[in-house]
Amino acid sequence: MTDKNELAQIGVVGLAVMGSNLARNFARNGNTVAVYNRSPEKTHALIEAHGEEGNFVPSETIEDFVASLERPRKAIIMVKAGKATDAVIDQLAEAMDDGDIIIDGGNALFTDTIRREKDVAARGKHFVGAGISGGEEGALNGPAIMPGGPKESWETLGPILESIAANVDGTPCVTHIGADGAGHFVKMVHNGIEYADMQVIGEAYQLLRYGAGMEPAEIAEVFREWNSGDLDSYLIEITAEVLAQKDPETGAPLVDVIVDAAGQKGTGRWTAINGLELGVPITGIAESVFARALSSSTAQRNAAQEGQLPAGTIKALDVDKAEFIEDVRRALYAAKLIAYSQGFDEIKAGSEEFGWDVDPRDLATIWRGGCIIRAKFLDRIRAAYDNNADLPALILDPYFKGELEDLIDPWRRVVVAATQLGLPAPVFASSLSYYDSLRAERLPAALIQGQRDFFGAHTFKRTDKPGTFHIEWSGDRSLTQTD
Ligand code: NBP
Repeated sequence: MTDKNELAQIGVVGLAVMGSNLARNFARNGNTVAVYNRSPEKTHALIEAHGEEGNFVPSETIEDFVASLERPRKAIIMVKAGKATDAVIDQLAEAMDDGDIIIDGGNALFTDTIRREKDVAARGKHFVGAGISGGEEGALNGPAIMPGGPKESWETLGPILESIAANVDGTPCVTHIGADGAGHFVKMVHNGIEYADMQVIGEAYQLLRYGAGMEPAEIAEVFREWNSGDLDSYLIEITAEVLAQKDPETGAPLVDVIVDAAGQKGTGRWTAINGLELGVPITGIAESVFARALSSSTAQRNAAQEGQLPAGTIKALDVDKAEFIEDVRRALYAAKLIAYSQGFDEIKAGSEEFGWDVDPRDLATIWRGGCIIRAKFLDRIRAAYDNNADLPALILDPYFKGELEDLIDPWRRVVVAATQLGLPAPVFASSLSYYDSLRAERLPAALIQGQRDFFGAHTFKRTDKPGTFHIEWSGDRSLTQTD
């Protein structure tokens, strides 16, 4: 139904797949929604196909769109992230009044959101950068929403966002995350965790397929079974679906027909870059971004496959298949746990750096539904932070420590098996190194400090007394205290 004279509670600018689904979600949940797209064809198409789903107020100019909103006006931008977002913010800020709220629901880089919030605030309006997860399906049926921006905007926006968000056990998967860029920051890390989660699932598949010699349909059944235990999650569920799918044209397993070069749109890369900038070892996330890049390095891979690189001695699996499958399940669980632990570390570091006061329990709560990384074990993560809000690392929570007791040996066996089979398992292996690094009493960092002092007089600290020291490497090798 459309009514030009009715004022809308919320507006959506940008009616490609995400924007139109979000607008439909608002309308289906009883909100009157103003809709506008730069090219009017998309607006017409939405109204034509779905106008009966609720109350839509379509406009063909941004001025009409703004005029169709009740005050304080609330408009969500769902356009291509980057310059398009800046252009639309400018148009909205021009047409809106003081106190109106501009929401960017795209995948913006959080530093852009911080900048935009300042600019928009200087023009008297509110700006909310909101991470929205769940893809097309989530936008339509209930996404997880991570809004940042001023707390007072949340007071106005909260109820309307709660009306469209996913809902788990009566709790909507949306809450105010923190000031300015906090929402887009946590959405970025969410996507980084998603990259790692997908990669560890991929590594498990690779080992079962080319290590244990199983067919995709058989592996699909394994994933289906895993989905009823600790690994119960959306990504495991869809993995079983993808592996069971046959190519409609050839009848071959679809996974064998798909080119093995993984794409990316940038949020995983941003998470890795930010981890490097903050000095947080998000090794699982970074390795999964590199793994996608490597998969797309076609020329190098082709050259290497043509026999230019020696494989060394490849040792076939010498364990029982059922035992190996269970070991792989446990290795997958362990590596996934590390990825989440590292992601929460990055959020903690970002929150401290930018003064956001992000509560990790909120994230464990709202990520339980709607979003791509929704998983049963988020309840455990929530419980871990409920027990101790200042956990030094998620894996140090007593429950997860207990789980790791059961996971560590299978995890080691799987990394050894992958090495002997000559199969890549970058996140399984690097996560294990990360884990062993955390546990190690002494790290080779002492040697590195010695090297740095040798070539650059970078000095070092001693284990036995305070102060900063240097060895006269090119002289008599005496010790001097520099402060
Ligand atoms: P796209 O990212 O494909 O963007 C297309 C939309 O941007 C169209 O409405 C287009 O209008 C509009 N647009 C462009 Br391009 N330049 C514009 C400009 N200068 N002024 C005004 N409008 C402009 O759409 P999407 O896939 O629906 O994603 C929307 C946002 O949601 C993105 O930021 C995306 O990263 C994010 N997101 C997407 C997903 C997903 O699963 N796809 C998931 C989560 C978040 P036109 O019709 O006139 O060209």
